[in-house]
Amino acid sequence: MTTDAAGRPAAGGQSPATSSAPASSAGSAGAAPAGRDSTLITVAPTGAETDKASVPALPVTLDELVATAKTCRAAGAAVIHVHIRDENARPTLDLGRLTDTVQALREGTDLIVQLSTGGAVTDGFGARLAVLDAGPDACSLTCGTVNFGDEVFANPWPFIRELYGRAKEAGVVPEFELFDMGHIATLHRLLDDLGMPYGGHVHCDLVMGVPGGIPGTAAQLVQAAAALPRGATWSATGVGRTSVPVMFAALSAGGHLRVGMEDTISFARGRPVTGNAELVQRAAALAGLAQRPAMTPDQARAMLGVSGRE
Ligand code: KMH
Ligand code: ZN
Repeated sequence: MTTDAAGRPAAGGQSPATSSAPASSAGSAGAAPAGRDSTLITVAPTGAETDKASVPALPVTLDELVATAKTCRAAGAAVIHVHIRDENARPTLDLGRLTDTVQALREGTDLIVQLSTGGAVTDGFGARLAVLDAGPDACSLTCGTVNFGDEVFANPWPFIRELYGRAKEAGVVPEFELFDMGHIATLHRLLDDLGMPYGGHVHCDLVMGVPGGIPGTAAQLVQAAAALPRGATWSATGVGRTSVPVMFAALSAGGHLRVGMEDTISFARGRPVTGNAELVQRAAALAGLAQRPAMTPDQARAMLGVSGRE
């Protein structure tokens, strides 16, 4: 594994400058990291854990999801991280529904469509791999198993490797979901083993504050960000009450933001979220105050190595 001047390991043991990265992607030797002047905001509007019956504002139908996507785009989101529900509002990985969802989001918005391959903790590996067949721009790819409240979110090494290889073949850009410090070691192992992802750029999301994962504190965020592969860009997600402190910490440390009702259903203590757009609006306002305003989907495509729309 090669290292940079600060001793941080380079992605996949190779300099991003010598990877197949498009000229617009981050990490060229000597260049400022992409996105330093602007902020990528990802919205995760639904997730697989929250019950529609207890949180009526949660978007679960295709119409609700597309409407949410539009308002979140207007508020500053560039990427949508998608979980879908069935006719009973229960989480599903039904391929037909996923394919229709990708198409509808593309027709209704210019957001980068990132499908979850994490699904729900009850989903099997085969169905999670098949998510790629729905033809998204991007997918989530969790780099290890983690306790997830009272459950276990299982991501064994052979599954990670298989999903990564298939995403590369399918031309889908992965976002590496890192719930714990050990997941960062696995990301290095993956890049060393199989090389750079499709798009030639490594983008990670630090998912913080899950009971069982890395705590959502500024100190942990700085430590995790420092351990990422050289040239990688990263977002941070603070689950539950860590949402706001993680946003401040991420903006201070040069990171990007993921917000949404997948991760938090309280806007403030005792005040439920009324919709995803207000979470995106708040993230965009903070990014503006940090002098790094929200980037557009096209700017995000250039940073992440996601192909443009025909
Ligand atoms: N629902 C969690 C078990 C992902 O989308 O890739 C997994 C999750 C991660 O949400
Ligand atoms: Zn998710």
